Amino acid sequence: MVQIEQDILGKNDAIAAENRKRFHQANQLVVNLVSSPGSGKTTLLTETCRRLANDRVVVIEGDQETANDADRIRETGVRAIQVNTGKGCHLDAAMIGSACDRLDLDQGELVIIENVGNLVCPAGFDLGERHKVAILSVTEGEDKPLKYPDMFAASNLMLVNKVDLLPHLNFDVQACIDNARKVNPEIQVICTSATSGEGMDEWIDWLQKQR
Ligand SMILES: Nc1nc2c(ncn2[C@@H]2O[C@H](COP(=O)(O)OP(=O)(O)O)[C@@H](O)[C@H]2O)c(=O)[nH]1
Ligand SMILES: [Mg+2]
Repeated sequence: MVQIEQDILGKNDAIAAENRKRFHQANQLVVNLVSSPGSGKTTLLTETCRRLANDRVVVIEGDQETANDADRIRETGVRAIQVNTGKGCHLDAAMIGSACDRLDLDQGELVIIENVGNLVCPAGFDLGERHKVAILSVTEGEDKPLKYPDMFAASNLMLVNKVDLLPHLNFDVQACIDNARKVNPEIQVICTSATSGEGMDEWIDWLQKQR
């Protein structure tokens, strides 16, 4: 088991390194959104695309089945490609390499990847991205960074999402941030709501600064 896991991750890491080199040479910023299903990744992304539509943004959508999310992104006018993983629980570096070939990228694009909704497997797979961004919605409970530490340890930024719902919940934002910093003292945090617009400017600023 250990040998097989090492072989799979070793092969993935080699392809991820090729992707990273290629993104660096083409001056592309690649961001990998990771979260559980339903935390609001696609909604946040459609709002992000509306704000950055004319700014060389492309999206790679990962789901086990359906092209629904890529269709939602395309409605904003942004180019998107859907990768279906079938039985797979995460995107891997080879899938991202071939999605980028199909997108026929040029130079300087912001490539946003929406990974398969899952707080476990995507943490272990480097895609060649610059940053993983973990999205945790306030309906999921503030203990999730402690229960799924690998995901928060691997991420540079946590978006605490759906904050418009806070008045209806017993979610302690500060406790959630403290939990995330227990597993990753360096993690940055932005509170967002794609529906009310709260925190969206800060999120867009963060993206632009990384570029
Ligand atoms: N109240 C609220 N609901 C949201 C927000 N973002 C997404 N949703 C809802 O959460 C559900 C899942 O959203 P979706 O973007 O598909 O999540 P994904 O599975 O992470 O891509 C949908 O019903 C959205 O309308 C938000 O900021 N606030
Ligand atoms: Mg989605």
